[in-house]
Amino acid sequence: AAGTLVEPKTGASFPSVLDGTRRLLGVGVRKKNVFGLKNIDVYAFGIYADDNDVKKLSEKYSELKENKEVIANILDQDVRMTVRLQIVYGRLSIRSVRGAFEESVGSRLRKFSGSDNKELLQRFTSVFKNEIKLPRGSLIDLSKEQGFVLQMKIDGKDIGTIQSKLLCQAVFDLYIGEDPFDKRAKEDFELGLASLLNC
Ligand code: DAO
Ligand code: DAO
Ligand code: DAO
Repeated sequence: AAGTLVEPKTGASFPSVLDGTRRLLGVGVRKKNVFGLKNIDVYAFGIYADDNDVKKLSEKYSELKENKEVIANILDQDVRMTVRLQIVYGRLSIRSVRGAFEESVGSRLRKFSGSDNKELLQRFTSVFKNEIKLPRGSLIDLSKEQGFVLQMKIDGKDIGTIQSKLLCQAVFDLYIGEDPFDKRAKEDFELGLASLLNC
């Protein structure tokens, strides 16, 4: 349909624009290897960045820096972004979500701060109540709002917010950092960002 983009491997579709000004720049798949046996597609995701914030960024840096440098440091910038996750694997337990989260986000918290941040991480996973169900098709929005406020919604419902630049960097690094879940998604994101910076 017009105004959506389909992630080809999973068939998950993503609106091209979220919240009026957030533009879809890349889509990809988060896989997980189970017991060293097989890879399962856990969720498809779409990465969005706010048009206006990116344009402001290009004005701020136009004389000083190359686009390349701005893109390389995008995780440091106060640019509103969203990663939308669309669950593909129909049998996710909250236990495995907590475990995967502590592993993936935990490794990035170490990377950016040099410490375990156990307390921050546990405060965070404590929001993942056992009652939460994530059937196939569930939508999780992880949004970085102005001032490095991370907000999480499940199927449009607010689950919690937390103000932490470190946590914002850790979460978005999974998708657009050095060792992303899906390289192609990161490349598309960077290409999209470059074209927004140029216009
Ligand atoms: O439940 O048997 C299992 C294996 C599932 C692996 C789960 C990986 C979870 C990835 C994080 C999902 C975040 C929404
Ligand atoms: O894929 O390893 C990963 C990290 C996913 C980060 C998002 C986690 C949000 C989990 C919400 C669970 C609610 C019970
Ligand atoms: O600051 O003490 C506090 C409240 C902690 C609540 C944590 C909520 C975290 C939910 C945001 C998830 C974004 C991925």
